[in-house]
Amino acid sequence: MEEKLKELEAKVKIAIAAAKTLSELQEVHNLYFSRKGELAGLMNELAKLSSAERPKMGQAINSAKVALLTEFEQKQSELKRAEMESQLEEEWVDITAPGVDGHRGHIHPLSQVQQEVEEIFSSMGFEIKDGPEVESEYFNFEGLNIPASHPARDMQDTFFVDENPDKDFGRLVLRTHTSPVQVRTMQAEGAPLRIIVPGRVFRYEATDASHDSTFYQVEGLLVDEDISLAHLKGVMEEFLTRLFQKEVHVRFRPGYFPFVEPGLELDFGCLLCEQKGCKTCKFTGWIEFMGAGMVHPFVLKAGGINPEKYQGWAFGFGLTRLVMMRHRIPDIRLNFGGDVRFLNQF
Ligand code: FA5
Repeated sequence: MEEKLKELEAKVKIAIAAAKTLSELQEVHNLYFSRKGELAGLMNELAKLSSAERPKMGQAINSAKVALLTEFEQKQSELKRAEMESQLEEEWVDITAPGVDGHRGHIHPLSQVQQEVEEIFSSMGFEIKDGPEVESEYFNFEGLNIPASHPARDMQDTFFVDENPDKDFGRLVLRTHTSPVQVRTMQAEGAPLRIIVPGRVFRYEATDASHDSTFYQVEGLLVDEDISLAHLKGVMEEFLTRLFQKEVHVRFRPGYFPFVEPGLELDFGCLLCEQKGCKTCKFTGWIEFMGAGMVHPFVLKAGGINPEKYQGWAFGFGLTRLVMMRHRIPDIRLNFGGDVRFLNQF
């Protein structure tokens, strides 16, 4: 039996040394150390021995088992450490390595300019207003003194949303300009008023490099006592000078819009050639910028304001065209074409 124990000891030692993984080592445990394992089997054989030999042999088996278990445990902790190390190696992340450059979006060039426009007018005491893009014929046309016979009411210019006219407000249209917010704000707030209205407008027209069917305008409206066009000139010169960070001059030309009287077109001095004349200003020294004029008494009345007491002026310029001027964008359709290669330039 002693012989058998020695053989078993040698076998277990070899098996422990040969185990390469924790699960292989577990098999060694099952085979030799478990209740049905070979060491337990040898213990069972003690019964065959005489009572004089039994305790000696029992002790020998026990101490062999203790020594083997120590070896087993040593091997077990070695394998555990090795497995943990290889797992760590697999999961290792170099936190000092440069990161992968995630793509960050940025504000659209139109919104950038809109924010600047809002900041400048806010600092001059103007409030920023908003209005619905789906508008009634009344606010888009009638309230602004644009009669049904006016060419702007033509199907050629306007997207009509439905054909069932409301008896007071007419049909629904996609607003063709930001001017309807004039009457809406007058009705809601009365005089005095100092507002700008940046917003999206829609026209049923064939597009080309300078005309889109969806574009942005900024409306301006100032109503108070003793207001004249001199105030408009001062405000616009200040606004454009701050926007372009260069001294800008403006001039008025007569213009016609049914909702202003007198009506005018405002040009500003070409900044590229310092008014000497170049291709951009068509050799005139002036850039056409916006429509404006003194608010028509009819419009003040539609807004519930007494034209005997209050006057005001209004203007409307193309924000999309302003962005094109600022960045020298040659075609208006690039702005909302959704091409990120174009947008990433700004
Ligand atoms: C108007 O829309 C008037 N409501 C402006 C106004 C307001 C006049 C208050 C008087 C008092 P107009 O149709 O000219 O006016 O358009 C104003 C600006 O919008 C133009 O100067 C131009 O810059 C821009 N614009 C007009 N049509 C287009 C278009 N299809 N695409 C891009 N911009 C356009």
